[in-house]
Amino acid sequence: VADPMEATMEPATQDMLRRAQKLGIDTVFDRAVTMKPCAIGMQGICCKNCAMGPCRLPLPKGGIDGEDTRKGLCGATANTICARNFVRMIAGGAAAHSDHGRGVAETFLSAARKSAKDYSVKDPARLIQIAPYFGVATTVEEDGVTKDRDIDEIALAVAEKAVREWGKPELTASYIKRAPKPLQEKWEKEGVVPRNVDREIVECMHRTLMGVDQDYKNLMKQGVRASLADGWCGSMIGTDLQDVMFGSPSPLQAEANLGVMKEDHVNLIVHGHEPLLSEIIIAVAQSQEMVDYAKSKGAKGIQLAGICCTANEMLQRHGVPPAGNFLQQEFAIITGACDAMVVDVQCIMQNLANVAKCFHTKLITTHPIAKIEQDNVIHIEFDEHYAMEDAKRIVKIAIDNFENRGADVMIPKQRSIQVAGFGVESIQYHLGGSFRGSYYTLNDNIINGRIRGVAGVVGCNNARTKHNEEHIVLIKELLKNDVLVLVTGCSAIAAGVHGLLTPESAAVYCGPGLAEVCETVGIPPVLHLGSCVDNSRILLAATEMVKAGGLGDDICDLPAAGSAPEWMSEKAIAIGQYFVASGVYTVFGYHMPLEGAPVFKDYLYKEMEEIYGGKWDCEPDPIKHAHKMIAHIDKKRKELGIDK
Ligand code: NFS
Repeated sequence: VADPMEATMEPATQDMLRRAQKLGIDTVFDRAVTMKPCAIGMQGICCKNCAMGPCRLPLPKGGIDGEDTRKGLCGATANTICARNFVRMIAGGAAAHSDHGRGVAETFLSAARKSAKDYSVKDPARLIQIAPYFGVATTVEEDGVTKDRDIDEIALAVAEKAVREWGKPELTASYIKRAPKPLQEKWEKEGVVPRNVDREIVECMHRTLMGVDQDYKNLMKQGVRASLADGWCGSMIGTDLQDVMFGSPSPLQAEANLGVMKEDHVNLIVHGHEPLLSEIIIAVAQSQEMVDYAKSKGAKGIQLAGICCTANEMLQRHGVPPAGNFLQQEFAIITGACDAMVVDVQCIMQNLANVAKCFHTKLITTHPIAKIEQDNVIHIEFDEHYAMEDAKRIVKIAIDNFENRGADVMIPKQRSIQVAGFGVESIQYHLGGSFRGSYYTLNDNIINGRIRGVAGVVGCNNARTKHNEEHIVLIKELLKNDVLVLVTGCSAIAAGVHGLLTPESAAVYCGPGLAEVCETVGIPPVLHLGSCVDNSRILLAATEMVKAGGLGDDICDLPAAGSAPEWMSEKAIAIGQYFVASGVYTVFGYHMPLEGAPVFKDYLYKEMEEIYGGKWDCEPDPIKHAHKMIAHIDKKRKELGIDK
């Protein structure tokens, strides 16, 4: 079994792992000890794209001396195989984010047509802001007078255009024009401007098939194109329409960690990704009817909490606390106090069903594309047209199950305070000042050197690394060196759990310049920007920095860098690639599946920078990882002539 002190740096998780081991329940941490990954797969050089294989092309011991003659049955080289695998990871990740975005767009269309009565436009200003990108007018001419167009009309027009973005025949994704002009020109020159999400993902699958594209550079063009379709289209439209329907986040205070669960409350954990489900669950669970019902069953109330990106969605708009990130999901049930866990799509471990069997917990799947085979799992299909009714059924199951709770309950006491809910506009407001209406003050503080640069730290946990440690050590090192940090996904949850998302943490962890800025404006030095689809907020924040002036003409000129220190999902590769192709130096932790194809690896780690201004890198040690990012930031400062 796993050593709790080695498995995670987080005390509540250590306690819960000890408890699981005492109860004889195996978790992801124990399985990481007993199951070793395949060495060839780790290096990215196993091709299983046809039935003549799998062809394995290990590097000869001592490396390649002279010409690399390794090939699969068809003759595919290590570069081709590694690039195919990498492009398929991008396709998988882009598909996940973008299918989420599609679901949001379809629900928004139903809402605009008034056939999904539980969804509406909560943020009309946001709708008006994005309408022009879809070519939708926001004003009308009447008798020579310009008037505001009816918001329902705008919603319908935007919704109809938005759903078409996934498969439209016109040849350019609409949102591409939101990127800085020089970047758009680079993409055009390279032939990687995405057409539409579905087409780019289909083409990835086609080109990586046996006997199609056999040139790693050409394969990566499609990888880049699909990743841009994700970041600048599928994910970005998803984030925008979620903001339109559920409200754009603004900073709020909340708690974090497994200790947010309450012994005397019904504990309902919502896990997965799509706020279409969680928004309605919140509305139902907070209704007087359900609170009274919970009281009638002997509970003091209903405690909602999130896991993974659903946690970030519920946190940023409602202050509902995250119970934990990816590697804590099993432990929410192992508390013995989880009356129901409801899941939708992505990052849901199948082992939840086995863990739930050891307790009274009801595990409920809700999405037609994500079921779990075990017979103790309940499936309640969530239909946007009957959202409230479906959510009521789910919340009632949790309440009715409260009385079945066993005596053996252990909720860790650890919970921390955090400020979350930042977005492109709130950064502008807090750091830019409303009268300027731009990112000028942020840029100014970068130019005068108080803030050295900006880092985006995002992504998952990985049971092959110490839970949360790479995130936290890395972020603290960046803060110490006056780098402002933007976080999303499970990294954001880690930052919240470890107390980095408070204004007070500026004085504790930051260098003098960054501390001064954060203390003056009263913000945390680590800004929570939401879920993984909300990485699109980071792209737009970077674009705003370019627009505000003084820091070059393109995203690649900014003193900025990206990181996913504990990545595990293919979604992280898609995100990494769209950051790289948008001009960001992006460092991943743990390892990258590229070691077996050194030429292809060099292409991603070096040559790509000449094309897009950004490149990949990998560094498992979090301190060295931070200093690679800082060195890049310093290089950009020098190029801008602001290094004094
Ligand atoms: Ni992102 Fe969110 Fe977490 Fe990784 Fe999974 S929850 S979409 S993939 S594990 S950060």
